Amino acid sequence: MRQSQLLMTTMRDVPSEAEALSHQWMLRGGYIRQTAAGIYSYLPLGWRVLRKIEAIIRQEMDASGGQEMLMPAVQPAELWKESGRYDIYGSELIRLHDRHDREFVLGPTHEEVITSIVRQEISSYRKLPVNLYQIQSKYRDERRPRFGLLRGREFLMKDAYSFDRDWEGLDVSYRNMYETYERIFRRCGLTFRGVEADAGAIGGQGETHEFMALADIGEDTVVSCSVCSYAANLERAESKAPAEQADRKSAAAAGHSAIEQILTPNVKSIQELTNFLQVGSEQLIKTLIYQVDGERVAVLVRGDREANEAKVKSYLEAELAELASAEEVMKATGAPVGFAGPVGLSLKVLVDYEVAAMAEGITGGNQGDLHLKGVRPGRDFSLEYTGDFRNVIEGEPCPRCGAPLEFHRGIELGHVFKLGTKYSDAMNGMYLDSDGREKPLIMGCYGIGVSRVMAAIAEQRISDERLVWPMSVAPFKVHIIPVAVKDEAQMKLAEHIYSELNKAGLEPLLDDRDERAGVKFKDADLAGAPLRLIVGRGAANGEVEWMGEDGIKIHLPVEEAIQRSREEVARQLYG
Ligand code: 9G3
Repeated sequence: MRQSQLLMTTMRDVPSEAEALSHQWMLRGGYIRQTAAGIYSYLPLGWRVLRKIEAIIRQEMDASGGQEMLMPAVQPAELWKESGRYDIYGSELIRLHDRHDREFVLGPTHEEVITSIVRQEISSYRKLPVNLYQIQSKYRDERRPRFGLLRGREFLMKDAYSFDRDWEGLDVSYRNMYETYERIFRRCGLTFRGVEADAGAIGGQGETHEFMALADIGEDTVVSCSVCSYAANLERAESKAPAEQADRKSAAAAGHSAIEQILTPNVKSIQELTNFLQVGSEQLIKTLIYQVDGERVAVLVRGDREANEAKVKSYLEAELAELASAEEVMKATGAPVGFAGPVGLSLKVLVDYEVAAMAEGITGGNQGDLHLKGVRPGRDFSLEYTGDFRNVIEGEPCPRCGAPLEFHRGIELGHVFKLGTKYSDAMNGMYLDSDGREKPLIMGCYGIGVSRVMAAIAEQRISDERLVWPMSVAPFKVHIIPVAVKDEAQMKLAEHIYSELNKAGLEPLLDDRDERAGVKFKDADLAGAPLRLIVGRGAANGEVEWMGEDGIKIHLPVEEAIQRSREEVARQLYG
């Protein structure tokens, strides 16, 4: 490609709205342009990278037995009503009407559609197992899209769905996909790890893992053990078996001291309360009101802990859980936010193990400006729903080996789930087994955020003002830069190299623009080609400068530089 023809408008200054490094570089390098908040157009440079990531995904998915297909982005609401998810999702699910006023959604995922297809196409066990996948745009109306492609509202996803006769079959399909994902992310040059994830809405139906790219910008927290191989998303991570942790003091100490009312005028937060009462936050019982699949529940965790929404959701096997709004809190407790408590509450109360183990605690009085002291778990509120509802703390003992747990930031690249019969039950996805009986299809689903992978690779590959793409996804493998395009010897040599590298299939980018050298090198740092051939004064005697990933320039005769480029590409692509 000749750079004078490439639509690659670069920017020197960093766009202020871009906080993430990859977002800044994608804008500055002319890879993407924002069309609306969280919605991007891929310019030719960005599209070349995306297509290469897709190619790696397709090769590995096909090699693993997956069959590519394509489903529509516009999905009839009826299918979402069949699965029961239409009324559960709020404003994140984009809904629309067609000209006949029929209801549709813009697909955030495709479990409903794929199940409606497979229940028609497959009726016999002979056609199982099958793994169908697509690479398609997804729509999720995020409240706060940010970090460019890392959290968009329209994004590219590879989503695969496996269908098996039984759970043993699903285990095989799941492991096959897990290993395929490892091959895909390795070929994309990413530093990643698989972690146990929150089973979420699927609840107890089966295990689930996420693949995390380690990066400081990552919104996810990876909890890993400093000694053994335990690793989990914070949403799921536990310390040593939480039940053991909370020794059962409360049962013994159900003493007689009555609850004491304390006037706490406008004292709302944990911080304010500990200051006002001069007590440690571990004496407090934090009461949070959640909206879980439309039902309001109260969750109690100790004042010095954070509640874990994902654990609440999976404990209740719900599809969605989010903190209730201020008015919902008022409706549920009769008090503004900050004064909620479990005593006398008519909601289901989920009690974290540590709260159940407290002899007594201080908590909201479900009345403005009122808190209660001497509240005894078990005596003053039920311990019927006790469980692990809090985030682990860094340094707590690993649930496997007891060594201290470490926290790392991660970008979720992919997520694999054992769905089981969640959708086949809801949508009558049955097949006829060899014994002539109708049975539900056992499903798995497997997603990769393709556009997010591109941003994650950039996050991991930008260092000291240079982006170097891995050879496998680089938009161009070799950047040929003649310093002075008006110098005949330089251009002649550059054109020769360009034609040789094209013949070798190395997709060179020839910077044939009449620009100052400084501009050319700055733009080359944005284009991120792993190899760079600089044609300067040495052209007169057939010499060029060769630069690899390490940024070190060496002078080589032109034929040697061409040969070295071919060898380096082959080494990086084929090992
Ligand atoms: C929705 C909306 C957002 C969503 C979902 C549904 C996430 C939803 C989970 C999945 C599960 C897997 C197949 C590929 C891998 C992930 N966000 N999820 O179901 F309506 Cl608005 O998408 N799906």
